[in-house]
Amino acid sequence: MDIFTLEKVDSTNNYVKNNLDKLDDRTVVRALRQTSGRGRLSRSWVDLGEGNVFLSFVLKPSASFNEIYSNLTQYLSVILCKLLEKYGLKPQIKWPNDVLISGKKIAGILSETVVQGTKCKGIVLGIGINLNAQQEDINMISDKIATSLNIELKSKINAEGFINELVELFYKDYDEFLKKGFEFIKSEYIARAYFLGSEITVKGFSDSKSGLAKEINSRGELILEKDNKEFVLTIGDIL
Ligand code: BT5
Repeated sequence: MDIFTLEKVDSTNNYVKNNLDKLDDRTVVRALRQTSGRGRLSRSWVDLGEGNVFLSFVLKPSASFNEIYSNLTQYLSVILCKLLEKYGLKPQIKWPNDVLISGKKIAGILSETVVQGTKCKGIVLGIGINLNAQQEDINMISDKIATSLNIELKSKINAEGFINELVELFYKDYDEFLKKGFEFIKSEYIARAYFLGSEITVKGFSDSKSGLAKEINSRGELILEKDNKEFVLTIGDIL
């Protein structure tokens, strides 16, 4: 298991993208501090201090694209849930890949694909997890209710031990996932997808759609039902 630790970096995803040629497939790059962590759609990921997780998996599965690469974020969300369950918690997944505890966000995942011409040079799968944070710092995240593992468990968390277990669990089934795709994790994903069966609103790039969250299909997409019509959503944020 190759985990490469940086003291401080702007973003582990940026670092991996800038050094992709030098990094082997399945390397993990971790930073102790991250000054400009990125979320999706130009949003940011806040560094809540030492002892939290900022890391990126370097993945080079093949030079040709496979639609299941877009499900890697969902695969990682399931892996993280399984690890948090070992701590006696009941994590939930908010489509597509946020991990929540009691409705509060504890982790975020950002996947980026590096292309060269028509080739897939690699996938940078980044994850931020709050393991050791102070409530007053969390309160500075004004647009989301967030939490941290130490707050949920009322004890300090060993970040190295947590990261080692996460990486080990991730690679244990990774090859199987690459062969089978979302179907391989579908039931485990659905078991934690708290929003299914509820009326929800999903914000897309330009508009929002409300309806019944009916199911997650075999490609990991969200099926929303409204006025007896079904809408297949591939991207968005559940509000
Ligand atoms: C994400 O984006 O949740 C993906 C975050 C990925 C961060 C990792 S850290 C390692 C790697 N390197 C990077 O540069 N990024 C990755 P999104 O779904 O767009 O959510 C972003 C939103 O989450 C923000 O707008 C805030 O509302 C909220 N947020 C920011 N920091 C947070 C934190 N520490 N804990 C909980 N919520 C946070």
